Amino acid sequence: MASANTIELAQTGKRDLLIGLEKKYQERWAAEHLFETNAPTPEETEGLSPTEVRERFPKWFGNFPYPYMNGSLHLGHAFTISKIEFSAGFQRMMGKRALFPHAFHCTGMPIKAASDKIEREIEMFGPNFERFVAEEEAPAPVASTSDGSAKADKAKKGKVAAKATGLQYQFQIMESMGIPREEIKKFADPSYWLKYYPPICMADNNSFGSRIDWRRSFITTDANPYYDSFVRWQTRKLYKLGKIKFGERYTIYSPKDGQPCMDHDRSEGEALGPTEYTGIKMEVVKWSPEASAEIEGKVGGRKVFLVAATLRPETMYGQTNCFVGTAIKYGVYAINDEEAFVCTYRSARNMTFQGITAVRGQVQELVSIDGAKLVGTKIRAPFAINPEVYVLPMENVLATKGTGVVTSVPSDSPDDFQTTTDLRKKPEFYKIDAAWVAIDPVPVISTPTYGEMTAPAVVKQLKIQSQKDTKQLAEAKEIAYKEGFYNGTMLVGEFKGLPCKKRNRKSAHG
Ligand code: A2H
Repeated sequence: MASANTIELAQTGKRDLLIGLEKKYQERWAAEHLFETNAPTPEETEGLSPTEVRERFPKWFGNFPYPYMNGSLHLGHAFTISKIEFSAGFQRMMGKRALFPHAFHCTGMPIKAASDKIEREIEMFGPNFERFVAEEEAPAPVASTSDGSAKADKAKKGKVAAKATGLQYQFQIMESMGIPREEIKKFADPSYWLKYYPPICMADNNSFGSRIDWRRSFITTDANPYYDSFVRWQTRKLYKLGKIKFGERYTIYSPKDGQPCMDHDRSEGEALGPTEYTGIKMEVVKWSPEASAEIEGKVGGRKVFLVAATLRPETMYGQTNCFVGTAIKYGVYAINDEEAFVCTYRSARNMTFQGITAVRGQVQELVSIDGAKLVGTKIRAPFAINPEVYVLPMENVLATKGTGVVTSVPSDSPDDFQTTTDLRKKPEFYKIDAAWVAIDPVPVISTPTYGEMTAPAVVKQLKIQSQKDTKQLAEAKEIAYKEGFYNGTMLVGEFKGLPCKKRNRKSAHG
């Protein structure tokens, strides 16, 4: 690969001589088909038992899982190939028929994802990207993932840091690999990658000196009908043997491509997995006046629920209210003819792929509404000891996590405790009625270190003053979560007296 940073070397005579020798003999190997390894002929083996054939014609076979053809081979490939390559050479010298085949992997999403990007960039900048204007300070690559959870952010940072090329667009990445600008448009067709990279892979391997029998190479995908038939045969066979079952499970899914998108199939967001939340359906008892004006009469007689996402369903006895972000856009989404959910669009869309809605993948928005207008709505919190609670504002609600609706359990969640404390102190400032935040924290779990009010105790210990102390709150959340989850005992409800751990295990598939 040409690079602007290549150092100009002087006095390379010795090196050039060695390379010259290397190339001379590599050419001779190719001309003599030295690494094309055949089975012994019927004449050679006539009258011999299989054991005698193996003794007289000893063999050796080494294989390298076919590399993916979305680029040239890199040093990691060379490292792995070297092991087979050195063994193949050694075994040849031992007089064995050493076979080293090598194929090309093209199945899966990375090629498709990259060619889709080229297609989009051609739409944006023209067939030769001529409308692209390089900015002096190239903006940092923005990674958007379908899952904006905290885990997503962490994974994103790691990957961006590791792969920081400073190049924002796929066409720039292709250009950095030495592909001329005017050639790049061809890569908008995924099948072009299948033609482009295998010869480069072969040339690099030959120049590396790999003793490969290229007659045995092939390409995956249905571009190769033989390989395709083999995979079909294999899959049918396994299916008949009962080794493959059809069913559904939670996975990262691409609605655009209509299929699951595994780690290595992603152009970004590797290392992300699904997070399983429990959705808490909180039925609307009485809308706030603002929400009533926008929503009433538009839901087709459906029961409407605010749906909160929680990781701690065992704490639901202690719900005292529910939170929304005042700057977040929510919608009322029809789930079926009887029910509608209030949540963010992205969570509604997500749920349509989870078998909850009438039509898979179809979002039916009845009304869209600002979070601020939901504040003051009276709802019914399931399992809560005080079931009639109000919707209140919280500053730290993320639009990209869960459903954007958070049920509040101030006894066990430091965020919830601190936010209700702030609201109680300054109801006018938050434009709420003090009566909406009147329910005191309810003891639901006892922990050995903090007693029956884990969250308030941790908040006090860390001297947290307001919901703006986000760093300390994150630490408090961690402490309270671990303490409650691993050492807590249920004080109320069906699981009274049991450790929370046990209760969680039971609910894991519930
Ligand atoms: B948990 P993770 Cl008692 N924005 O539920 C901010 N926070 C959100 C959210 C959003 N859009 N959606 C959900 N959450 C909260 C109960 C609870 C929770 C208790 C104790 C700890 C706790 C009652 N609130 O979470 O980032 C919800 O609050 C501590 C981990 O996906 C949800 O569970 O790991 C939790 O954050 C999800 O956090």
